[in-house]
Amino acid sequence: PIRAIVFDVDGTLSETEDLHRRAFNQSFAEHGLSWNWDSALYAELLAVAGGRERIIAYSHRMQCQVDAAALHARKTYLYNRAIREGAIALRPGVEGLIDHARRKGLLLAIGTTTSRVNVMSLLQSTLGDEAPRLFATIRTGEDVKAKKPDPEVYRLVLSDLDLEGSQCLCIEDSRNGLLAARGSGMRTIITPSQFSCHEDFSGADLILRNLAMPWSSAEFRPYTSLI
Ligand code: XBP
Ligand code: MG
Repeated sequence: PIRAIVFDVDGTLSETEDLHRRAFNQSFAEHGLSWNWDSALYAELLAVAGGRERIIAYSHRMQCQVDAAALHARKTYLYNRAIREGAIALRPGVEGLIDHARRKGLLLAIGTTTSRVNVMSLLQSTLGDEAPRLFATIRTGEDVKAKKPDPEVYRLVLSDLDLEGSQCLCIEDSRNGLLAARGSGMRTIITPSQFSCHEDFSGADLILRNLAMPWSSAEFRPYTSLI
């Protein structure tokens, strides 16, 4: 039986990637760079997990030396400011699944590539100041050496929970996330997001448009049997 639900953040809890994209572009402009990542280019660049790593990969492609740490720090500041102003809502069904999991006594956890400050801002602005306490553990890109698709972040989550992958269900939106989740032995539901819907999700246990379904109703037993 499933003992915990482990959530990714970007693209899964919320459609955050377009806000990340705009924050990158604003940081580039403020630093006098003429780079502009449009949606099509950003979808391609998301293959590199991690914002700082994405900037470095793009600087190699453009053969242009930049201060990736400074560009990324400013991007994080701008992104957080927008999140705290309420720029982003949860995806449909996320809150319902969290409520359902709590009623069933399941643990909740988070494993993400982004930074802790970004996760905290998103949780607090969407679910309230106490929201981080709903999660037994929150592991981020700052806690690992290798970001997704490496399973390191999810292995850390499992070790914090003291559970095996087979006892957890992961909710992800991307191929990189799916590979990380499967690599740690978790069953995985994919809810494709705006920027990941073209990706290959073979290996997923289930692909759903979003999480908006009555998790407790008999009609959905084939799906809910996972939890
Ligand atoms: C999301 C990412 C992140 C975000 C930006 O991956 O790859 O890099 O795009 O956040 P996932 P940062 O949803 O698979 O965890 O700039 O803070 O990295
Ligand atoms: Mg994601």
